[in-house]
Amino acid sequence: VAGPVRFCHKMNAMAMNNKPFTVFVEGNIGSGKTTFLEHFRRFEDITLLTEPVEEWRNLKGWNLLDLMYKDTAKWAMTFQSYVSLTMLDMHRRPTPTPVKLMERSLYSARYCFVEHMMRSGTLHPAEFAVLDEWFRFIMNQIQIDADLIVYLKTTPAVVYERIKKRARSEEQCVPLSYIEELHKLHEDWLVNRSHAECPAPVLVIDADLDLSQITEEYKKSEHQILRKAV
Ligand code: DGT
Repeated sequence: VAGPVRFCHKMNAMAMNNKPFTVFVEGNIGSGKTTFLEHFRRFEDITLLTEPVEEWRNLKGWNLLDLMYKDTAKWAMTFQSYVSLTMLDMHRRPTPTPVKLMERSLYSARYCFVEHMMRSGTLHPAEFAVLDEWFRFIMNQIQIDADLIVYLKTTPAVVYERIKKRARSEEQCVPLSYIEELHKLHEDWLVNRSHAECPAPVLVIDADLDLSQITEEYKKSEHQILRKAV
């Protein structure tokens, strides 16, 4: 339960180690990451960092997300490079609260999206090598804190329908096969643990449920996210 007493305890915890309890919210496109973050807006002592999609849609007037979907081979490198920058900015942003909830992370950019582009040949091996070197450099040289990963697990066909319904203009031509491949990559990273780096324990949430039922599912994660910071 949120309240002044718990908040006070948390502030003490913060004062002691000076780092917020940091949670990454991960899951396929359309899995409800933004909705999950919004659920936690009711708690005053949490910083919510939603994904910078709007920045990707407007960098000095350029819609990088659109360019990437329209001509992936040409724009993948540019897009991923900007995604990394905006993600790093989120990881490093000073947080005045004891809990920080972030939508996605540098890890999912690397292990899901860049991995997919490399395997499908969209990225030239040389381009992949540069992105991978950047990723390794950042991981070795810059402190990226992670205490918990919330994995919104979905069925590809379910999120595919959601994506079609929400009709974000850039995503109109996204095929089901892409969503299926991204699903496998999330599972490999967060469930099968096939990469060395899974930076925190993973809490799996059934995110196939529709909006009317999902709140109950989200509530199950509240104590893990709120209590651990005390
Ligand atoms: P939500 O709230 O779960 O529905 O989340 P979305 O679907 O708004 O957010 P997300 O991150 O799954 O995807 C936003 C769009 O940006 C989507 O078209 C996929 C794309 N995207 C996100 N991160 C990356 C990335 O690192 N590389 C590529 N190629 N696309 C990305």
